[in-house]
Amino acid sequence: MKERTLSIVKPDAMKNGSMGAIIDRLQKSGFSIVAAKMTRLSKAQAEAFYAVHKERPFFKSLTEFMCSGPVMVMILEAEEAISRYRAVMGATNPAEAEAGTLRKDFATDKEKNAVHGSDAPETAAYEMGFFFTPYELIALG
Ligand code: IDP
Ligand code: MG
Repeated sequence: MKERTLSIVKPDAMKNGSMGAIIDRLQKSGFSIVAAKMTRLSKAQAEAFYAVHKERPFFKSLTEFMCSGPVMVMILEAEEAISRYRAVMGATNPAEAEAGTLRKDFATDKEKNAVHGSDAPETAAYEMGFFFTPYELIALG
């Protein structure tokens, strides 16, 4: 079953010029891009997107970071895209991420960790709808 997930190239990776390399890695890993937009989050959007983390000590810093510059938001499609993309991203903390993962190769630290990926079908559906209307998804094939 084809599945879709939300990917964000975060402001640290955008700032240091890694966007192209990350997209290249995603395409070579077998993901099709079915929607994409470059945008810059407002503080309110960053807080809404990460609302699940609002009680965490890093919430203020995380949301300030997420609106500190542009992001590239994409919907990726593949067989088991959600879990496969999580594996391609690597662990939240790049110091713990496996060799060859996006976070190992492109992240700055545990907060500024280069990429976001949905963690389950429900969150993927919510996160895709947060950024894209159905009209913005490209029909493949
Ligand atoms: P995930 O992005 O790997 O799913 P989550 O636990 O959902 O990780 O956390 C969301 C984001 O919050 C992380 O990607 C990272 O940017 C930030 N974050 C998570 N844990 C910490 C922390 O302990 N310190 C600072 N930032 C953190
Ligand atoms: Mg998460």
